Amino acid sequence: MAYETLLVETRARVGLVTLNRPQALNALNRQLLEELQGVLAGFEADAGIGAIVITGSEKAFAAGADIKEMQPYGFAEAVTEDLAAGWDAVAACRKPMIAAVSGFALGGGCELAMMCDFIIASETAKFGQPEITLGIIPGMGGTQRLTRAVGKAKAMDLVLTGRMMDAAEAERCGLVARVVAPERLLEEALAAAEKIAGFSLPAVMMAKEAVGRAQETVLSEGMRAERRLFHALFATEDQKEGMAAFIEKRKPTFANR
Ligand code: CO8
Repeated sequence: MAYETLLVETRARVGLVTLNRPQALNALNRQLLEELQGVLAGFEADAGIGAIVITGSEKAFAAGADIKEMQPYGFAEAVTEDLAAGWDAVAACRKPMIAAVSGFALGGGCELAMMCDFIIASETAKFGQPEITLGIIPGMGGTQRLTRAVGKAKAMDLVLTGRMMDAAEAERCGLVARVVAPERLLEEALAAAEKIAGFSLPAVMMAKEAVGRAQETVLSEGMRAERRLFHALFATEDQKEGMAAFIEKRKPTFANR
């Protein structure tokens, strides 16, 4: 299928999505959201895909939601259309998603990166929530996910001043999992995704779900959820195979990959 705002390919068991609106630094418009929702739904339904990488260009992962599209909106349309809510479907993807970020990840671009399970950044990456400079605030999770990722002080600094932070600062404060040289960005993200996609898919999906719970709930509830998921995995043949392979000193062959 051909998309106008995305480049989509599969590499072995990895789905790779490249945001592709170079004329607007990959600004996230309605069409891009609809196309991304469709691609992710397809990857979710495809048993041949075990992990997803979302990336942009060298200059911009995404410079935010499309300001030209949003500018005419009034309060009534924002409420009735539930502006920004469509992105919840992207965040709800159950397969692991890695954001490979080079250049600007601003506003909705930073928020899209944070919807992914972790971020691998190029040394050139710049993160920020500059919405305040436009007379608005983040609307795709920036005040919530950023605060959980980096804590109140740094989140307040970024959201209230609108300043950008570089990759080193983003890694220091826990927003980014790894920082790599620009030319190694995609290679590193694809290698991580391939590694994940080689494991038992039910275990991977439950690991994602369990870590996700830590963002949403209190410790005792999170522990209970983890325990149930942990127990459930003993019902899978992949648990038998994974442990047998360790004992027999060989590589496991997971059935549910
Ligand atoms: N929306 C629309 N177009 C954009 C955007 C954007 N967010 N960012 C860049 N562009 C366009 C520019 O208008 C320009 O187009 P043109 O050539 O037609 O004028 C082209 O991309 C290149 O941009 P610049 O010339 O500005 O490039 P520079 O290298 O000089 O600057 C910057 C790069 C610093 C990234 C600059 O483009 C910039 O500040 N962009 C806007 C960043 C921003 O404020 N982002 C937040 C947007 S609001 C948001 O994300 C809210 C999310 C929640 C709501 C979701 C609802 C759907």
